[in-house]
Amino acid sequence: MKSGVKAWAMKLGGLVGGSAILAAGGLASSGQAPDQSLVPVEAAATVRIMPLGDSNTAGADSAQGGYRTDLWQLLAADGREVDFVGSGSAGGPALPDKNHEGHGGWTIQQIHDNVIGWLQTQQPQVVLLQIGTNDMYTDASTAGAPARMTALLNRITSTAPDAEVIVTTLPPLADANHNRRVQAFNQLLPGLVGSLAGAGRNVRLTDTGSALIQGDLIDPFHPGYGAVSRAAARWYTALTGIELTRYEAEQTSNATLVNAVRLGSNVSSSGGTKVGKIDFADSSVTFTVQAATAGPHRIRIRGGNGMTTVCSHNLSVNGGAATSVQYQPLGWENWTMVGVDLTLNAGPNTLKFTKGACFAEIDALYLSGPS
Ligand SMILES: [Ca+2]
Ligand SMILES: [Ca+2]
Repeated sequence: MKSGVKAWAMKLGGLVGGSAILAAGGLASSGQAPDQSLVPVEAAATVRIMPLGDSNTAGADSAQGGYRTDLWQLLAADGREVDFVGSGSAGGPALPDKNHEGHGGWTIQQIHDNVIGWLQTQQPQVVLLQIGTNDMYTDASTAGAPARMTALLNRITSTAPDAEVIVTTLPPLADANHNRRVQAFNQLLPGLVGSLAGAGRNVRLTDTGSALIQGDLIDPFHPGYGAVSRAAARWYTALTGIELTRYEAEQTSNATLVNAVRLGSNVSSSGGTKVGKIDFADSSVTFTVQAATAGPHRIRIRGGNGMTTVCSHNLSVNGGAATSVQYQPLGWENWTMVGVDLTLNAGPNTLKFTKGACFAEIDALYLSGPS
């Protein structure tokens, strides 16, 4: 890590486990005071993050914004302030900051040939790089992809030596030959990135690609909005150092439903579907989550609200007094992420959601902690 990066990371006060680079502010929901023990809370400093790449960065799924949407939501649920930067703007109602540097159809070489100007203009402190998918369509174009990737990373880190560059593995492609090349490329990335880091380049690798499967693709090339929410969780961990465990609401191994409905196939949902019709006094969704040790934890609920005002669920932990979980009205199929701090016992814990004000759906729940 370059000394300049250390300086601003320390300024932000967000170092967790030696790798996190974002500070957290207060809790963004439920009107609760921030839990000082959960995250290193300091005055939030806005971090400039450039999402850089191809259509999977721009957002292929109905202009939802790709992984950027849920990444923004996860960071916001912690009270972390970020400024996505780039010359493009795209995204749906759940992505307030739509700036990005994703260029549909572009190859590693095309990004290489244009990146200096973008970096000089946008001055990112963090670069999230997902590129190479469009190099995987022929053996000839794939053959030179690692060398082009090295050249691109050298160019980025030379142009912006104080920026932290996080590179990801690639998601699958539908065609068998395309996907074979993706897998081979992904297997080369740890060595490629590790070599550059060993040479002092401010770059590291994260693996969002393995969060996705071919069944997530909505066309031969792109995973959908719900699927990339799982990739977004990997990006979040890369930025914060916080590991997340995902519990899909619709999976019977995770949650018990009473007078609520596991809805049908749904591209906006993580895991392919969601739970709705939590509409009645006796409706409930009761998750059972596992905590390795007792103490403070945080959950983030991926919730949907298609009404015109804030709606809520009441949340009871292990049968205790209920607190209100409030969801912004973004429209159905536009998912918010609501953060709630809670204290768990070691072992299994029940998180019971019941109907609150108006109507809301639950897609999934992410658990972290203790810290
Ligand atoms: Ca912005
Ligand atoms: Ca789900």
